[in-house]
Amino acid sequence: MIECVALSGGVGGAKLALGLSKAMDPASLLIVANTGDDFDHLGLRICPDIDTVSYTLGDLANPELGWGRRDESWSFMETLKTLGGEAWFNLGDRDLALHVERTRRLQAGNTLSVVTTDMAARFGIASTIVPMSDDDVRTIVDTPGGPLAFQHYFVRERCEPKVTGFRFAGASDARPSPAFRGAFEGRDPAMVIICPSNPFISIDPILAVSGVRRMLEASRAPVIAISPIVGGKAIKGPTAKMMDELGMPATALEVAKHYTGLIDGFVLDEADREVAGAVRDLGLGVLVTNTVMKSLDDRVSLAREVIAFSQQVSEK
Ligand code: FO1
Repeated sequence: MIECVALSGGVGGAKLALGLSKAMDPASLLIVANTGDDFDHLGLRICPDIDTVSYTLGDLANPELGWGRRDESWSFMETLKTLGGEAWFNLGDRDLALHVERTRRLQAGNTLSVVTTDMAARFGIASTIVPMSDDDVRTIVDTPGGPLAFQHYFVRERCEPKVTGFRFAGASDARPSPAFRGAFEGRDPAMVIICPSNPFISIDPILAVSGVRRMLEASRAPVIAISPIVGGKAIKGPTAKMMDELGMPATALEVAKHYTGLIDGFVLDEADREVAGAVRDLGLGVLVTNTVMKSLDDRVSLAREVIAFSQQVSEK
């Protein structure tokens, strides 16, 4: 029975998802990963956020890079470069095996949900990890130079172009994945957690999938978001840069405003304590705590606090 549905992008989301899996019965946790970043490259289906979450919960993640596997070797990429191949997107040798096998299974007619849950089981993960949808949704980044496919913006162009907006191609025709829908059918989960991921490129694609907002709004489960912005900076990645370019102040308060209408509670860092009142004025429950997750203990203790906070919010 699913008690907690966690919406997650890559690194920051995966850290809290790991904490949640250790702070509750892991079998009652459903992690819904963004697939707007997915793309086909060198004939392979690459699903960066699913893989970051799976490697993190499977204790296989590369802590230095924030993506891919630890104890990685790079013979494939080195050889590809000598052959004049496309080398802007790095696929480690061990990581490559996952993309090859996933692509084979998708081509054999399996859904991305089936492939993802089977891989997670093989990594020894007791929680369920699923894509937001089994249908293709692709994030497109609008820039003054024209639209860019997400990984072209993020990796090839190193997030350098100014962003003017985002689109999620296919989202309005996509259905939430069966396990995502199933978590809200019959009985509601006890809580929905929006992990401290980039709101624009990690969480908004999930919310854009047809029916997802309605499903969350209709649910009695409290929806709690954790700010990815701490003291005006993103812990990792381009969230603050994007907010700046979109003409928003890069603050935790602005993230809370972005989610207004959807969330019931907001978690912000001690460093942003001064905006707690303004967040409360938006009609939201507020938890101020340490949200910077450096160690495993930090992840578990933040997860415990978020769970307790969601119970408080739901009792109101
Ligand atoms: N990010 C990079 O900055 N450079 C890379 O070469 C790169 C390769 C890569 C390979 C597999 C994978 O699952 C993720 C990879 N990422 C890489 C990360 C990824 O593209 C982004 O961090 C996410 O899409 C943003 O959440």
